[in-house]
Amino acid sequence: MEIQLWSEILHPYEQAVAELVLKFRCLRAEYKKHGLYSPIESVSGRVKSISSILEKMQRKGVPMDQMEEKIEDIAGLRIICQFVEDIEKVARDIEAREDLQILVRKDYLGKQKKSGYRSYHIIALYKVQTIDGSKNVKVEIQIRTMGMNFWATTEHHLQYKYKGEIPEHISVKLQEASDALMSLDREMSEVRSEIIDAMNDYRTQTRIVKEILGSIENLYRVASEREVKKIQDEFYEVFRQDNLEELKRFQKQLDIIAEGYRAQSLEHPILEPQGSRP
Ligand code: 0O2
Repeated sequence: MEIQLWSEILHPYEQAVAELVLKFRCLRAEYKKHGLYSPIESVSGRVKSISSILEKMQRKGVPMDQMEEKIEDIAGLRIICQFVEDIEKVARDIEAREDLQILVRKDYLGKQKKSGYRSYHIIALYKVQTIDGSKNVKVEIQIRTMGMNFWATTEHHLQYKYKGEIPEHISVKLQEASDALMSLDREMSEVRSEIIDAMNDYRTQTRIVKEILGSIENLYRVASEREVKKIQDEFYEVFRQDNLEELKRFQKQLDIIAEGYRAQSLEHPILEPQGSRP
């Protein structure tokens, strides 16, 4: 294998990472758009550097012609979740996808690695379309909580610093930190439903406020300025109460007022001057 071919070899992996990052970000956006809690907190991806691929091949004794078969994380995706329970949901969603063919699952959640590493990995095949036709590439998807990611990132830096030979006393500290993060994840799980409810309420409030202000803006076109100002002041008063139910009630009343004006305008339509439309 000539060194100048690396960019050709890696191109489909770069494409796979770019496409999948976008797809998972769109999935997250779709949850949000529907006002739902997203089990995906953030998504990132990377193509393994050439030196890291070479180092792994050396470490595992992989010959050059078996690189794409044996090195399973050339294309890597990382999905970060808020809660451990979300990892399971994301994994199930991934398994149900038609654009990914699952090859291997590695569960380092219940059974953490000796280092203290915790994460859920899925190795899958993903088809990319290139100018030379389609190609199936292996992708490693790591799914973990923010806590697990914090630990893995820190430990990875230390591995780099100590060239894989982390001193015993630091390893012990890392193990303890991993246990502490595991119990933190467990404790956060206990308040998960409360947090999700609070997030959903916040999102609902944001949406209702936006809709109310849109309705008030529309009323400016049909109602008297004095009346609209009165409604606006009432809205600010309700908003100050910081009560979602009151906000919902106010929106319903406003809908009735707006409906009244709509009915009126149908009875007495304002005729557009001739030639005013294209
Ligand atoms: P990088 O620099 O992140 O790319 P296996 O043959 O299954 O034992 P393999 O193929 O390395 O070994 O799979 P494994 O163990 O599932 O590891 C895949 C990736 O998971 C690693 O890639 C790391 O990203 C991450 N990982 C696994 N173990 C640890 C760990 O103890 N600490 C940290 N921080 N990350 C870990 P690379 O190529 O090792 O590294």
